[in-house]
Amino acid sequence: MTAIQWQTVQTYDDIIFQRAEGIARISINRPEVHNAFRPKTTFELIDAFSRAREDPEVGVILFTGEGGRAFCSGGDQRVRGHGGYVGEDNVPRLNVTDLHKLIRSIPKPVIALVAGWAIGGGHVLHVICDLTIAAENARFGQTGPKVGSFDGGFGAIQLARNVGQKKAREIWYLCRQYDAREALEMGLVNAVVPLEDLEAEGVRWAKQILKMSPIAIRMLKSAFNAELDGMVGITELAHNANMLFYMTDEAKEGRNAFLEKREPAYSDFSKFPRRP
Ligand code: S0N
Repeated sequence: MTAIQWQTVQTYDDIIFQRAEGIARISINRPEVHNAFRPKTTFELIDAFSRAREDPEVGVILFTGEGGRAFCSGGDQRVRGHGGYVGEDNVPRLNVTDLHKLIRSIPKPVIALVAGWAIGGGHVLHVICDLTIAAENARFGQTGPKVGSFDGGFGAIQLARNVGQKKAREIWYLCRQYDAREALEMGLVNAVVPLEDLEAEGVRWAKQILKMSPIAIRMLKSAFNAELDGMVGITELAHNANMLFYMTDEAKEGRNAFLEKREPAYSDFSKFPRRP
């Protein structure tokens, strides 16, 4: 298999955003701090994920970190201020919440490729992704209670869905670190591969997904989320049903009747069956 030829889509300071063969590759590029994120990193990630979402050529997104020693080490503790992480505008914020929601709802599978550390808020990022492939050098864990932080959102709730309540509580309460083999055993990751094979394996999984029906994959992601995401999850599933309904002649009859200013009762739905 020839190596994939990534093309840069957009240039950023803290991340790399590339695309090739229907796959987007978004990578945190701050290896000097194990790919910790500052507000700027998160804003750039939100921008890249949004572009990948809107790009009809992209069917799968690979999310990774540069350097081979870390996926992400969470929030950059050097800029943690009073009430959030402080950016160039001097405002403390937790804009990572918006990134979580975006990865969660983007109607395309997001695969985390984890080499080295996935820790703290960096661990949460891989938990939110649809799938995780780990390199043999990967190490996983939460640090919140050690460093005065916690994530009671997806970082706790989705984690418990992935590995079970007891294990999730252990991960958070004890702040231990787990190697790739332990992560696989507890269902925290989908596969473990040698470091040098990580990206190729991610591309292989992505290409397999790309052969599938995009709408089937979209509906499945939305259904997996809906069970957990309450009204927001049901709304996404319902709006996906809208998308499908808009593709029918029945829905188009309603639009046509309005545009044609038909009177007196606009639409004629009589020819459409009332299915059992
Ligand atoms: C990852 C660790 C264990 C690696 O240890 P190792 O291999 O000994 O390397 P170090 O020498 O420690 O690290 C190399 C250089 O990288 C710097 N660095 C590492 N992590 C960070 C970081 N998070 N912030 C800033 N710098 C970092 C080191 O300082 C070192 O630099 P130099 O060489 O200059 O000294 C180890 O590094 C470690 O434990 N790191 C910290 C992990 C951590 O506690 N992360 C923060 C946890 N909290 C969050 O992420 C909160 C996130 C958040 O914003 C949030 C808030 C509310 C709700 C949700 C979230 C969410 O994101 O989920």
